[in-house]
Amino acid sequence: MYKRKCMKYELPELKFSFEGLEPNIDSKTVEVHYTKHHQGYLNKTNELLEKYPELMEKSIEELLSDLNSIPEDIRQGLVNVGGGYYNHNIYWETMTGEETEIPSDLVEKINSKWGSVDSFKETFTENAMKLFGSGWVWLVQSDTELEIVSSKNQENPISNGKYPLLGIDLWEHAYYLKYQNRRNEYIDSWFKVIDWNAVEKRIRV
Ligand code: MN3
Repeated sequence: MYKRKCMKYELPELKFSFEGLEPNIDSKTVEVHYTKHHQGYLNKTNELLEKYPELMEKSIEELLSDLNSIPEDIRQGLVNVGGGYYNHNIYWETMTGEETEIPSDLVEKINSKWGSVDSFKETFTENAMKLFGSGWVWLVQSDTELEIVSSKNQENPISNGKYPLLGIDLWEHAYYLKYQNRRNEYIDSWFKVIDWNAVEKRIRV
């Protein structure tokens, strides 16, 4: 019998090799980002929750969706390291080395909100360019509507009732080795490795 109290969160497997996103995202960045940063957030999340093992019976998504239910002494810690763990899960899940097209249902939703896919990309890029400090920009679902929102540090919009479909990591560790200060090039390149089928699968009906 599987004992849930022994459960720890795990690192999701990458769908691609470290080289798999080349030349858009370089292999060294993927390797360090996944094996050091993401792994680090995971380890710290598991450590943080050792004190409250009953919380481990819930998914990280459930915990971050309901921060008021988290004991106060670990609440901000969970936002920081649990958010870091969850954000990177989504980041890798919605990337691929294969070129994908936006499924037509999603194109329709994007068009009805932003007028066109190009105008969506433009708005998303503007938000990503103007984000100050470390954080993320997200495509989220709030009720049935799509929205673009930013989050600082490792916060996730799910804590504000908005479900993340896609997010770009704008911490410098996500792009500095290859792009240095050229954040715009990183954003353009990231758009080329989005797994739109994975994004669509995240939509909640
Ligand atoms: Mn990161």
